[in-house]
Amino acid sequence: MTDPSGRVRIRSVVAALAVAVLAGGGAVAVGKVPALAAETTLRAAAAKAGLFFGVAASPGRLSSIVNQEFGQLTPENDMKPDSIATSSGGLRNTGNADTLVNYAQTNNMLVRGHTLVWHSQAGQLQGTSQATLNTFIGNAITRWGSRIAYWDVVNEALDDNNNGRRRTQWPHSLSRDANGDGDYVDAGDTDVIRDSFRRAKEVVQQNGLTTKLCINDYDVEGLTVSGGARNNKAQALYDIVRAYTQGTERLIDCVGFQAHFNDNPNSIISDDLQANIQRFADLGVEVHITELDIDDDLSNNDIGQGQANNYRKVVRACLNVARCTGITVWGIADSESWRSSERGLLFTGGSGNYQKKAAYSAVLDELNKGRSGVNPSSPPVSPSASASVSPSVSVSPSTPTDPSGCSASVSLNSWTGGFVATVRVTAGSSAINGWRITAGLPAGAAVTNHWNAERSGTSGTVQFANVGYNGRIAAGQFTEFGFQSSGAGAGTTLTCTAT
Ligand code: 9MR
Repeated sequence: MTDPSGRVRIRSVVAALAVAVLAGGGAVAVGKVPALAAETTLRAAAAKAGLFFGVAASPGRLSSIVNQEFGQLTPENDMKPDSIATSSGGLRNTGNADTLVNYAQTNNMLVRGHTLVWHSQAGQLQGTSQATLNTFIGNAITRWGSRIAYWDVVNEALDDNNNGRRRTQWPHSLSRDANGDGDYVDAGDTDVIRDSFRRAKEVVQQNGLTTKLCINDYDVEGLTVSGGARNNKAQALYDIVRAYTQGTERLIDCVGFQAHFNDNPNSIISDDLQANIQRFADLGVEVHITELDIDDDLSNNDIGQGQANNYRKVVRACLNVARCTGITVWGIADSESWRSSERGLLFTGGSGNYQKKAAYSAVLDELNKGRSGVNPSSPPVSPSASASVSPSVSVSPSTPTDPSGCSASVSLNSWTGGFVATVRVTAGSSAINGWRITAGLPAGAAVTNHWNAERSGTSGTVQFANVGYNGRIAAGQFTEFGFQSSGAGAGTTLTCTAT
């Protein structure tokens, strides 16, 4: 079909992707930048890379290392409901929390409030109503206002053992699935997560605060768990965040992956950590690693290089996703950790006298490399100093935009044996109400996971179609979906059809 100007009009575009691998310094994405001197503290190196590096602490642990090495502070226990809530949702005993917030302010550190709604350490709030929870939420948020950059509004809402369900005990017993369809988002349903975030958002807006509202959980870090099975807990968290960010209400601003990595099969550091961070980031939320510690057993009882490499991997996964904006370790030294026997932190020693471990040096080195591997489709970040890219990131050349239908392009985050593809679907000169992507995968590639799309097929020709909330795209605008695959992604072809 030819339009009046003589151009060929097609409803679909085949993008044969001559994928250009970004070599060395990532010059294609950010331009060549001169080498910069390495920073000597975690705080400074992270700041230069455009994220915070923080620590959990209590007033007794505020030695000089805290403001030297860390740019963010999470009260390890002093803002939990059992410390500060009264049974009617008021505040009590806020002295320790105040000390921590004041210290952070004096030292120009961000604060993460931890935590408002939690089944554990609920103290006098245990068993209370949503109304009382809402009162507490209002009181806690307004007490410290914008001095708290991020609040963990809801903590650990999901059940253990990779069953993909919510917890059933209070406060989750306040939720109702009226039609029994397994979710809490229908008319007639009530959801303690939604209702707590609604209240928190209302308080933030009414008071003109800059505080961002987060949901935080553990064992949600990878797309898969040990052995390669799907991480159902991560999927459940993703479904919640999607429901409360993509609809008419944008209730959730940030997601915390606690990242207490250990030898529990659901708590491992998987190769798809970055891909999981990326899919949450693609929902428009910030992602944080909030309570990082890495059990030395994960590296054969090696508190040296094995643990250091694991730390490096986690830090790199965050750096490679532009919206991964912070990493917090759950304490300073092994001896002062909640899991001291597992020696999971960055320092030995204690009581203000600390020695750096190999893991410390690895984290500092990785932070100093900056965000060199960041996905070019993500928001811009400051260019980094280093040339090291791992895993590699590649991007398709821009594809022609079909004037009437849609077009597609893909960026690939690749590692040995796998990749994550972020596919951008762009409407042509008219709005579209739905789309279908036919992907031709190279031999050896097989899809293991996908998000923001329906899928049929696994290898060879794989079809993706819009889901309910992302079918409509205004003229010239785009939406993105993603998939993870084994094998290599270079040579993938895409056909976009408006439906
Ligand atoms: O590190 C905290 C420890 O001192 C407390 O005794 C414990 C009580 O539950 O909570 C620890 O912190 C937890 C955090 O609040 C939520 N995620 C898991 C953390 C480690 O248990």
